[in-house]
Amino acid sequence: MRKENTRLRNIAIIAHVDHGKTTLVDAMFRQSGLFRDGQEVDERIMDNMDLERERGITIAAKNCSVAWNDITINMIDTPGHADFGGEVERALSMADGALLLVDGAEGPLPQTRFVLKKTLEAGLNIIVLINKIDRKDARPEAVLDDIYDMFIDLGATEQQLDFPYLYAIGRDGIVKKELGEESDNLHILFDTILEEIPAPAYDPKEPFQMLVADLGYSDYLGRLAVGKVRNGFVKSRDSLICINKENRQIPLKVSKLQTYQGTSLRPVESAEPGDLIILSGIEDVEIGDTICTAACPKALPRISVDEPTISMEFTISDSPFSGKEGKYVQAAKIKERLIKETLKNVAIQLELTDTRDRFIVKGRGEFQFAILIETMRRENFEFCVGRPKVIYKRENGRLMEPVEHLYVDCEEDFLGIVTEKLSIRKGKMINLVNNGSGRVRIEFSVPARALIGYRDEFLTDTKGTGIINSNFAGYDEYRGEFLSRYTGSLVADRQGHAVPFALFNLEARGRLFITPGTPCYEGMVIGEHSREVDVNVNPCKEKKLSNVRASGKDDAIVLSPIKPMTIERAINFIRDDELVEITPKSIRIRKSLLPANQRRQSLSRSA
Ligand SMILES: Nc1nc2c(ncn2[C@@H]2O[C@H](COP(=O)(O)OP(=O)(O)OP(=O)(O)O)[C@@H](O)[C@H]2O)c(=O)[nH]1
Ligand SMILES: [Mg+2]
Repeated sequence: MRKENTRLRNIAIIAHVDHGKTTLVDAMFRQSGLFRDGQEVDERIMDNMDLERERGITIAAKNCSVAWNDITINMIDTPGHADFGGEVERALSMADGALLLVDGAEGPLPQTRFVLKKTLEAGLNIIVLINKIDRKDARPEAVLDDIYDMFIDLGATEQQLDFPYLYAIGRDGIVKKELGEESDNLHILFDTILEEIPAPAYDPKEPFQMLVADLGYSDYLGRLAVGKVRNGFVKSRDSLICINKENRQIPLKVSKLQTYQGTSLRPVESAEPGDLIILSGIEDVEIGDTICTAACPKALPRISVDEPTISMEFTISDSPFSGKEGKYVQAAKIKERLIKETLKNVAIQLELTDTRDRFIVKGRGEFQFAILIETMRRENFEFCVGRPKVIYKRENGRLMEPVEHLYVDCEEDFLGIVTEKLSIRKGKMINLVNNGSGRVRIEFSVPARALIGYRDEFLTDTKGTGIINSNFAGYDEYRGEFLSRYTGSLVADRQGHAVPFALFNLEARGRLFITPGTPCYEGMVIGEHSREVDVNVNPCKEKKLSNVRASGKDDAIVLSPIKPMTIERAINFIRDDELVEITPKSIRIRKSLLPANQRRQSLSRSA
């Protein structure tokens, strides 16, 4: 007979990006009395990583807790961006139910589908929360219908279809059962969680067992293993074992046990079945491992996450400026850092190559790579990355490629250009809805490689008003080649500092990436050429001085402003024979082969 630990609930908060998960968690903190009245509290308190704060999105799933009627509700706030979908899969392994938020105006979007599918597969109970009903364009009733359709579409059982639903203005801390109802608090949400989400169940005959769902690190305690206690009890100082991927048993002694209290950790002497715990006392542990007793060594099924679909090459930087701005430039350091990433991030895989300074990193999308790259440069790393590439497969001798289901929402006027661009990229239109409002919703099946770099173009094509979303739809037969970029590169032909006179003259040939004073080297890409071929140019060429005016100042020159280079733009821009050089201070684009004469040879060889 299984028993339930009724003093606990574990719930994952899931949704499409920006539908209001982290903001709702803030409100839950405030109303459960976690903060003193009048205490100044930051917004989106769970988004505590620098990059999360800067970008206003959640990147890693994180645990926290609130108490309601003496029951502890552990919550796992997850990211909604598709590239971080692995975090959701990891979070669900700790949850006994999920709170699915859907924006009351936007309705279910691709990532809503993805997270719901994962939750249904895990057999978890779901509470639906139609959020942001304060929005002027909110259409909560229609959104509820769309949610039903999505459940049916995903093969929900009768019981799952009978989901409880609520309406909310998460930002103001308001939840209600009926649209017309008055409410100024979240009480109904807390009550619904206690009623609808089952308390964690366990087998009272089994000894301690936990599945590691996250890793942490503390200067005092070393490695921290985070996860849900599946069965049994554990005390600090207990001797246990950890069963790893290879089924090896590693002994450990618990040095400290902690649970979640609000946004912080609380040391405890013992933990119960269902508790989300932070256990220290083991160094050699990975996500997916089972920690249990030596007397009863039973490994739990490891966390399953979708396979990576995109890969990117990381190499050491061999540019003439290498080592000038960063501290960690050596292959060994980069390798160590990438291995560390695969330990924390279940959706990232590392493949070593036959050369010791080249690594293949595999993941879910270019945004995930951009975040990893940005994190590493802030940690003082210097390195190069290549163009993101999709991961192909062979099935029965046929070449298969990852395909995305793309949802476009744009003004009718842009339908033509969007459809044209996507069909060049081997996209197939699946559905077109024109509801007469001046906007259209179009669905495409597109090769994943077509979307690398397309989003920026899409925004330009739709004058910033289009919305684009996609989710991985599986593998399909290779759809043939298309050009990724119709322009060439302006490549510096020598080392030196760029000067206004030269840049002014180069403006006519394309779009520049650099400003006067930027140090350049031979083989560095300083702009986009408006024609298809690369051209070598001299960005350091000074104006010939006449006898009359001996001053070299280019006072009269006014250059067009440039868009500062970002990691996302750079990795989407480069072609196969180019790299992005990353340092803590700069993002430079360069040819893989720097000397112009070698590039010419390699061109004629491949021609
Ligand atoms: N109008 C309105 N806006 C809201 C509401 N709740 C949140 N927002 C806004 O929605 C935006 C996204 O909120 P977040 O809480 O970061 O969304 P999220 O779901 O955590 O986003 P990710 O974690 O990145 O997937 C913010 O600008 C919020 O201010 C609401 O009830 N009404
Ligand atoms: Mg969030």
